[in-house]
Amino acid sequence: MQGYSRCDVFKTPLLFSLTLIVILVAGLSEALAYDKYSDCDDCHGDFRDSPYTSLANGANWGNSLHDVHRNEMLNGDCNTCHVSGDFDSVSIDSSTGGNGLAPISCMGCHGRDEDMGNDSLSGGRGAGLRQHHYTAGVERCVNCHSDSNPASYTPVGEDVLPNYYANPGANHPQIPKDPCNADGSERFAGTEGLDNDGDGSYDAADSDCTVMSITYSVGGNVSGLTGSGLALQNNGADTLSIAANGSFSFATELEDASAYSVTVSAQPTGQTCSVANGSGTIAAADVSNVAVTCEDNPSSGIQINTGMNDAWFYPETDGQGMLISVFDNSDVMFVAWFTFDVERPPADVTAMLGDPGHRWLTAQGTFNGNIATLELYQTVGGVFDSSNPAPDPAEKIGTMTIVWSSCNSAIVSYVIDSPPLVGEFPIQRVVPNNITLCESMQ
Ligand code: HEC
Ligand code: HEC
Ligand code: HEC
Ligand code: HEC
Ligand SMILES: [Ca+2]
Ligand SMILES: [Ca+2]
Ligand SMILES: [Ca+2]
Repeated sequence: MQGYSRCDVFKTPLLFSLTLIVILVAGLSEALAYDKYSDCDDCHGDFRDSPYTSLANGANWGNSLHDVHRNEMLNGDCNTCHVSGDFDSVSIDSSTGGNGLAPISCMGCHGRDEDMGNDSLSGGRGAGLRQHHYTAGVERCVNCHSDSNPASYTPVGEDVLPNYYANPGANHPQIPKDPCNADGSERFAGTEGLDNDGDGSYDAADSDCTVMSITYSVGGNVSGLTGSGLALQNNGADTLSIAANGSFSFATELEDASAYSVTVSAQPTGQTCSVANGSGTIAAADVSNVAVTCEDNPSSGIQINTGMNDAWFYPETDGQGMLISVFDNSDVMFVAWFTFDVERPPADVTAMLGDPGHRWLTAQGTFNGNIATLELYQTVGGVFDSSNPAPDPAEKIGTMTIVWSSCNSAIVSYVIDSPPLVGEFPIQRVVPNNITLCESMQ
């Protein structure tokens, strides 16, 4: 200033040219370095104007952008945005750095490190912020930043933490911590937080914030199973029927750290199954080591075998009898029952061959242990040694059960539908020579 007073003659033109240079330089620097807040304030206003009215949702902040940011979010930590000792201009992506915070100014909260390296011009952290402007119809940013247009680049999701959120330290207890804003930490004056990835959806409304719950299966292996009807449960539910040996897995999966407990809810026929490694706590992995082992039940008595083949009768109804055939490889039994009608036919009824009162009944079915469960049939309509006329197809007339108590004794019980006949009688060997064979096979 002293120099100016000494050269009054040149004062006016010099001032004029200095002003011109200042205007030119200011204009030039503004055009070149578009990373200062002064490039944002033509829309967002002076950072210290109070109250600020949100351009995003119209909320009246009741205070300035400056005070809400520095006081409510940052515990007065000036160097988060400022360069130490210089308050004149604030860069959007560089600063001295707050206490324990990286020197990246606004980008610590309004940008994500993961978006870096995709912009034609800048570091790139601000891709989500630029796309939020683009999505809202503010397309100015795309003139300089290629990553402003969603068609050119997709920023990382809403749920990816900005740098400061991940590292708030003890000095900034109010700093936002969750970009999905489930804890409300991103909301100060607005009604929602930030649209961090710029797709127009905020926080929980953004599909990136939908947490898929991870679940784990519970299963294992079944061995030794020969019977049918085995059923397993997990935690007393989710019943799973098992038909064969091999691996199994319950339909309902469980979340990590949940308890599981596998039990047998129905034992298979003739067997008992036990569970090993059946219970525990899911530890971030599928459970596949539950071992179900099945064993045949200890024999409760006599076992039906081929030593029971051939002729059986009830001495008190001598003249009737049964021929029994055991097919032990298929657990099937066939019985031919030689018997009579329930009443004698009149004396004048005669037959060409044999007795008109004879009845031909057969029974067949399966056996398990000492019990045979059979269906009873009668055969009628044929003639001796001829296929013509053919006998009627064997007609099912009821059921028969035979329960053995030794190789020489059993109880036959029957239920005939028509005429309705229910009864039971004991049978024994007609000749005893197969008894030893039957016993040797027990
Ligand atoms: C041409 C005007 C304009 C300029 C320049 C501008 N903004 Fe914006 N900004 C807007 C508008 C309009 C919105 C609200 C968009 C909406 O959500 O509908 C907005 C929204 C925002 C938001 C809120 C984002 C969110 O997730 O809700 C932030 C933060 C922001 N601007 C920061 C900046 C910064 C930093 C700059 C400078 C680099 C800047 N803006 C430059 C117009 C502008
Ligand atoms: C969230 C970032 C942020 C924090 C934190 C912050 N400021 Fe600022 N400050 C700004 C911005 C942006 C401006 C406006 C710069 C512009 O308009 O070019 C500003 C402007 C200023 C100005 C005016 C400078 C001038 O030349 O007009 C002063 C003074 C100031 N801040 C002081 C502080 C102090 C003191 C603290 C700490 C208690 C602080 N600021 C914390 C962002 C911040
Ligand atoms: C006239 C060109 C121009 C326009 C238009 C422009 N910028 Fe920039 N921007 C720059 C320059 C130059 C830089 C600094 C680049 C550097 O040095 O890394 C920058 C840096 C940034 C940064 C920090 C760098 C980063 O990692 O992302 C952000 C954020 C940013 N601009 C946001 C915006 C937004 C938002 C708009 C639109 C509202 C916008 N810019 C419009 C030129 C521009
Ligand atoms: C500590 C994290 C943090 C830092 C650092 C930060 N901001 Fe913000 N800013 C936010 C949060 C969070 C909001 C939203 C608050 C709300 O809606 O209640 C916000 C909102 C804004 C808005 C208002 C948008 C609108 O219209 O709704 C602007 C503008 C803005 N910030 C600019 C800046 C600028 C410029 C800087 C750097 C000088 C900066 N912010 C630094 C977290 C931060
Ligand atoms: Ca998204
Ligand atoms: Ca958010
Ligand atoms: Ca979003």
